[in-house]
Amino acid sequence: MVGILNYGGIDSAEYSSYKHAKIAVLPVPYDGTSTWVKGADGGPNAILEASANMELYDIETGTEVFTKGIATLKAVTENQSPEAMTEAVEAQIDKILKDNKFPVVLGGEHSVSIGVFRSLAKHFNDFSILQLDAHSDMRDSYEGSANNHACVMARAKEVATIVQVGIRSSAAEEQEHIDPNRVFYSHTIRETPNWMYAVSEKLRDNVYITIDLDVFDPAYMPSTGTPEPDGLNYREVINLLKLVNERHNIIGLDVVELCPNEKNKAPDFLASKLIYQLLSMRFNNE
Ligand SMILES: [Mn+2]
Repeated sequence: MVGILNYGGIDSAEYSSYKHAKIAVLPVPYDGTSTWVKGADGGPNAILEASANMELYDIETGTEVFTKGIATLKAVTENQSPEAMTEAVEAQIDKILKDNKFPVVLGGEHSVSIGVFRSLAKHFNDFSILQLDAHSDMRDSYEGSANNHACVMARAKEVATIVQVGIRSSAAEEQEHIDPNRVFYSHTIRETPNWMYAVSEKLRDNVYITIDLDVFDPAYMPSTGTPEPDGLNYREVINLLKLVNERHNIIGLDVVELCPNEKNKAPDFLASKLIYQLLSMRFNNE
């Protein structure tokens, strides 16, 4: 492995220095509040490593988005508490947004998104948060912290309109917090023609995307801490993101909860390619 691992394995300063980059990748290898399988702290490095083995030409757009500049920042390693980690992430995203760059956060567990939401709320008057996830994550607090991974979307709802897609696991106590008009359950979407347009109809112009990799079916994405059956496939997720990108202004994204498995690198590759394909769409014609 080379010294500094840049997303995409880009080694030229022209395409990876922060100054010239349109895209800033922030690794946050935090795994402090996971409840079952630990290991999401290895997620960012696994994504970066896989990305270094990916073709940097995107077939669907016919582009090489790395030429827009993708800077990979030093990881946020604050892990004293969920609150301290959240503040550290918020400060980094503040800087990225102030510098007019597009943030891409690599988790770590899902609580890493909370600091991003807070920062976005200072920079955008009006935006939506689109969550792709198996879990509703709407508990108001969990295990003594409001910044637990189980509370991510409760925090999102405080600063933005939210839309939840792929949900298939939720607790009774969460139901009073869930707006059924803003949830696209995994068991209903395939029976709903044009469900992707219905998702888009609920979103504002500016959209932040938070992707918990357990939104995918475990057949494609076994490397997560809390896998759930009946998930989405890769093409469904890409097509949804494509439609959202066509109809909205995507303002950033995070990809969280990769819990890498040394013996199976395919899920790591899925995560790194997902990010690259989304960036290719987002920066096509820009
Ligand atoms: Mn989840």
